[in-house]
Parts: sequence; structure tokens; C-alpha cells
Amino acid sequence: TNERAKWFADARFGMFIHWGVYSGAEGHWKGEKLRNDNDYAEWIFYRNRIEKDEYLTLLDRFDWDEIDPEEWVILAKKSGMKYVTITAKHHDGFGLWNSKVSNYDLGDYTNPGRDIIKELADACKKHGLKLGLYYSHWLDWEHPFGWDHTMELNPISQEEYDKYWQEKVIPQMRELLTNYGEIGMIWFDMWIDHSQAIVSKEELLQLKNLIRELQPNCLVNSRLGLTIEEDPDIDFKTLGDNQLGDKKEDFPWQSPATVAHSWGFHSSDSQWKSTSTLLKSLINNVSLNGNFMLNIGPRANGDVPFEIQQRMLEMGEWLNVNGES
Ligand code: JFZ
Repeated sequence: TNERAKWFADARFGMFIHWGVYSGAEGHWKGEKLRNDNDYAEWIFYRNRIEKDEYLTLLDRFDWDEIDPEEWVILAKKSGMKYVTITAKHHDGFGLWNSKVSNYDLGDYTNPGRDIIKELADACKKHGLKLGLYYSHWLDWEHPFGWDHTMELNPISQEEYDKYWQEKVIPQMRELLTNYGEIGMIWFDMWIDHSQAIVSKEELLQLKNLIRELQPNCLVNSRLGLTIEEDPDIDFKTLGDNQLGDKKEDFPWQSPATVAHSWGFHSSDSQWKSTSTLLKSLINNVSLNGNFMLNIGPRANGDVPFEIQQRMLEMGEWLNVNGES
């Protein structure tokens, strides 16, 4: 494996954090449930066709005095996790930091302006965990030229999409890789072949090259939209959501997983996996030299659902007795 990814291959266990404006909706909008078959709470902006300014009224439900990202890091640490990856920008296009590139971000909608990426970066440094940033590059439902992936809402041209790319994606990535110290990984999210997508291979390579230039040690996952087979410079492969590994590979890989169903907090989620099921998934992947990244979807006040905390802490106790360190 490549030198850059060695820490990751050894890390084994990480925390995924899905938290954003959608957390305030808890999977419901004006008495309606999420439309369509995809009931991921973080998709509500798109599924329920919410207007982009009205969507931000959800921020009124956030309790800014209560929110402390260090608590998420402490939970990760107690659970035996070695890194955390947060949704810096999910598909809704809203940045959790103070972005000078866009007005659709936390810095512009909190007073005094909050920067959750900075707070989380500081907490990670303090507790010795690596920081990963999820950045939705392909999809951005907020930008007029971002992609809603079906084009049913706003058909856009290749030129327009490139404008979104050069105006928002590239400069925001520059901010994230410049202002927060060492970033362990950028976690991209795209699940179709780039030849079928509006984003071009050139744009994907531009993005990867920017990361290599600004932070040569920062990892890039395969959901950038390039497979390891296609580009051996990709650091690790991300399997499908909740898909576990079934064989050893020549490269590092990872399964992203949820404790229930939705990634963002969803008040109707009730099918919690048991601690032993989650431990078996972790052990399965570790035995195949893989990684397991388990998600928390904190509420608008920052609280992690009790059911998730309990299971993660039990996993941490098991690892204390049976883990390598
Ligand atoms: C994506 C996002 O749409 C979702 O909101 C969440 O962030 C998740 C981690 O990633 O959803 C996916 C992406 C890829 C697959 C399935 C769901 N896949 O490859 O099976």
C-alpha cells in the first residue's frame, strides 16, 4: 500500500458524522414525511422540493450554546475510533464553516459566526484523532449550476456546471485545505461512472491535483469518481453504504455504515443494529484488512442519539479488552 495511506489502513475504525441544516427537520417537513423511497433525512431539501431560503429556517431549531463538536470527538475516542469524518458540505450545498466563497454557510447564518470545521479540527488535535472532511462535489442542490442528479429541477449545460465547479468546488476545497491544519482525508461522494455524469474526468483530476498540491499527505477516497483500477493514485476504496468487505485487497478500503438507517438524524428511525452485530461487522472488515466507519447523526442541539452512544461505548469497551490498542 502507499505510504500516505498507512495510518488509515492501521486505523481500522472511524466515526462518520452527518450533521447539517437537515438535522433540524429530523426527517419531516411541515407534517409531511420525506417523499420518495429514499428516506435519508439529509435528502429532505431535494426530496420535498424545499425552497433554498426557507430551508434555512430550520437553523432556528439549533441550540448554539449546547453544540460542542468536542463531545463527538470524545465519544469517538472512547469508542476506540482513530478518526472522524464530518459532512463539511453535504448535497444541500450548505457549508459548516465560514466560507468566503459562498453565502450559503454557517458563518453567514450564525451570530457570532460559528465554524464547526474549526471547532472539530481543534478537538481532533487535542484528542489525537485524524480529521476527515466529507465534501459533496458532484451534487450541490443550492448552487444554480450545481447538479440535482436528475436534471428535473434545473437543466444545466456543461459550461454552467463548470462554472459551479470553478466558482464553488475548487475555491471551497482550497479554503478547507488551507485554514484548518492537517486534514487526514477528503471523503467524496459520487456513485455513478463519471462517463455517465455531468462532471468530467478532467474536473475530477483537477480536484485531486489541488489536494495533492495543498496537502500531499491528505487521503482521497474512490467516491471522488475514479476507481483505484482507473487511477492507482486514489488512496482507498469506499464500498457501498453498509456494504461489508468479503475479501482482502491490495489497497486500503472502507465500509461506511449506519447504526439504524438514515445518516442524518431521523426521528422515525427505530431499527437499531445491536452492539454484537456492529462488532461483527467491524471484526469482519478488520480481518480482511479493511476499515469500518460508523455514523452518528447528531440532533440539531448536537446531542448524539442515546441508542448510538450506547452501542459505540460498548464497542469501545470490547476493544479495550480485546483490541490491539
Ligand atoms: C450517499 C449520500 O447520498 C447519503 O446522503 C450519505 O451521505 C451516504 C454516506 O452517501 O449515498 C450513497 C452513496 C453511495 C451508495 C449508496 C448511497 N452506494 O454506492 O451504494
